[in-house]
Amino acid sequence: MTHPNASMALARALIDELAVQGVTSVYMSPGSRSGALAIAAAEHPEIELCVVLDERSAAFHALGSARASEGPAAVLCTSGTAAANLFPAIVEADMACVPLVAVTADRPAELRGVGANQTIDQVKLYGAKVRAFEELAAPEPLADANQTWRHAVARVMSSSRRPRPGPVHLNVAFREPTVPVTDDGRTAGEVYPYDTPRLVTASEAEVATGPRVSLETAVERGLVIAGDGDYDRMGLLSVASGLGWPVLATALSGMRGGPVISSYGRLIAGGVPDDLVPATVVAVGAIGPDTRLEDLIASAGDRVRVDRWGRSIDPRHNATVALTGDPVDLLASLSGHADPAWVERWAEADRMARADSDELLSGISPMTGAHVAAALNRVDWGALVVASSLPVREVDAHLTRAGKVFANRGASGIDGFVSTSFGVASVIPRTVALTGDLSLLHDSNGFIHEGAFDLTLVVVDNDGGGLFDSLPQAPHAPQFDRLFVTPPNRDLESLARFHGARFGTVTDVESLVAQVGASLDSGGVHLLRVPVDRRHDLATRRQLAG
Ligand SMILES: Cc1ncc(C[n+]2csc(CCOP(=O)(O)OP(=O)(O)O)c2C)c(N)n1
Repeated sequence: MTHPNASMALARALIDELAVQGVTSVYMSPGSRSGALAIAAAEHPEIELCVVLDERSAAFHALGSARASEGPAAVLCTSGTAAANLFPAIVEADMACVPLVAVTADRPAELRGVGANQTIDQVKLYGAKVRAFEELAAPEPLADANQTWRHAVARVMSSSRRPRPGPVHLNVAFREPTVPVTDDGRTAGEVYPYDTPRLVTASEAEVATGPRVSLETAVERGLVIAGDGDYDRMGLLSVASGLGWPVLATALSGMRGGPVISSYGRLIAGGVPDDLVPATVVAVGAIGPDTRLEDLIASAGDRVRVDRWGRSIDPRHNATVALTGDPVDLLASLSGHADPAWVERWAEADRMARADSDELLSGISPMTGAHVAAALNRVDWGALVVASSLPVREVDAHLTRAGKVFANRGASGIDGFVSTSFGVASVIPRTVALTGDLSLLHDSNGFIHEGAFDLTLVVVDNDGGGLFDSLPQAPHAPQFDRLFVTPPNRDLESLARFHGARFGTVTDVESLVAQVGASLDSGGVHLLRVPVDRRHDLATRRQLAG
């Protein structure tokens, strides 16, 4: 099989090699230079292509999809500022170890640096934020380059998997024509006379495994903090239970429910109670957002940090040991001296703190962000996507059921939230997204994409960034509302209508549980607004914090 021109040959080989390397979802934004890539992706039988208007949103869609599918996802775009717009999602993918594949179309060498339209220097555009960069030169019509192209794609894809998963960048130059004809009316090209078959050795069947780690000590009064990271949840619970160590599970670990401790925020608000001070803490992955967990770690004699991918997570610089490897292996290498009283003390303290918190919450009205997070315990969601700012904190404080919980907390941006949620929803049925009003509005372009994904967005509408009220400097900042809170003063119903989403305003917990459940049952895109008073919300947070 030949190809109508060299651009299509390169694009088809590249997209097919992405499929060989495990990419099944490709997100793209419209552009001329990327035309061959778009066409190749659209015609590929193993690729699901989704068109998203805004490149920044497209990259976050891909990020959400990659997170939810636990595999790579690609985003492709045209040259110029389009490519620059992928950067926020790449930053997040870097810090959260997500295999996001950025494919940017570029001008050929002769059009670079000479003032050609929509041309910027895209070589290593994302710097050290990507695990690997490959440049593919504009193809020559009479050179058989299939193997070269496929090897370049295979190399970057390999770097997206190990030694540490993360984003990669393919910058690909095209000469016109970039559509499947030899003459597109603007430029004439030559037929590309070669086939672009798959290479026999291209696929790497690899299982990602971290290095084995061990401490080889015997520890009483040990404790595990399960954070966001790559490890076997059930394995962790079972090894910790064998050691006689309690597991404190952050909401983002997805391990809430069952025997885990979740009310740690309230429990250690006034300092770690004497009878709960651990000898050793093993903190697994990223343990935010509750900084009181850092107080708990600081109270221990041995402070171990372990992350499968070697992320350095030690904000107070107090780790006594920092390890790269499988957390379950690490715990399995320890020999504990199970003291049932130790686990029971933690469990009892947790039960009491949770009961206190629930009782307080039930007596508080009108509704706050805390009520919203707690209400989600009663909804049968398949995935919960949580925005940075207060939602991730409220969910950490009040979520008591297990399930897949996603948040872009690698870099904690409020950008790309709507898009990330749609990306997750494209993979996992019954996805609920919990957000503040600013995070929603920041990414309202994320609604503009193809595909009918079901998503229920619950918006805690406190008219601005309520998180800033919690900052110690809040009372001292001049023009606080204008410069920090930035009330958007926008009608979210109009936004929902504009994007064809169904809309509802909810002011009590029972209605919220019913409406979120009903929206998931009916499918489609729903935006449920929960109006919340900022000052009342702040007072409630303070009260519940203990
Ligand atoms: C891209 C980006 N810009 C700015 C910030 C700083 N920031 C952190 S929280 C926040 C306010 C978020 O408001 P909202 O989404 O309404 O949530 P709330 O604070 O009310 O929970 C801002 C602007 C950020 N984290 N990311």
